[in-house]
Amino acid sequence: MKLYSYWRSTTSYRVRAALHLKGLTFDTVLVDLLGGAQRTPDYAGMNPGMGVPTLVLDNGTTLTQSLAIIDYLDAIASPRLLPDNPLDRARVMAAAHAVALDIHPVNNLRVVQHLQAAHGASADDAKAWMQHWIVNGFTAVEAMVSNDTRFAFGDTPDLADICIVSQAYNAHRWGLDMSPFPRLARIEAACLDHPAIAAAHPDNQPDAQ
Ligand SMILES: N[C@@H](CCC(=O)N[C@@H](CS)C(=O)NCC(=O)O)C(=O)O
Repeated sequence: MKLYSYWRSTTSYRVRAALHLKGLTFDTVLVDLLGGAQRTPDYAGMNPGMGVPTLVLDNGTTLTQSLAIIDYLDAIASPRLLPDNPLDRARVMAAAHAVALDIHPVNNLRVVQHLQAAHGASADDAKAWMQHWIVNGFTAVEAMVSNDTRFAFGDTPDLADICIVSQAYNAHRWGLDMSPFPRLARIEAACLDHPAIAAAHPDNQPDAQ
């Protein structure tokens, strides 16, 4: 398998974590987001959303959208990142979606670049925007996760955990104070203590700067 990835991308981080947790081997193809590599015709032909990650299977099949890729990986390899029990599954997905569908889209690189290019946002404005939406989303996620387990909902990592740890990395990048989110800080620490998730961390990628 080949994973098209960018070191700081939280969506790439999610899929890297899922691949490592499942012990699946893959080659990394670097996509330089700041250089606009995601918008080249070749890349856009593979991934019409013009974002990372893209996973190309050994038979050439191309998968896009991090949550869909993880859903596929969950169907083919253990350990499972989503519970079988329908109610437990809905809870894990709700926390994962609160990160992936509520926080990430409004804080994507293209959104900040548009705020700056079309609306004159300064670097300080961009930082305030990012922090605002992370705090908004994290306030919800903090109330959704368990207070008495190692990870978000149990003693092993699930989809919610890998969404939370990747968004927490992004929160640090934007200078966010995590003290109002003790559960999320606990989950992040537990994730970073897990060798498979640590291997997926941005700083451990070949394009890390
Ligand atoms: N919903 C997509 C989002 C993919 C995406 O946009 N990823 C970001 C990086 S975290 C990206 O490539 N952004 C490039 C841009 O905004 O130009 C997914 O979950 O895979």
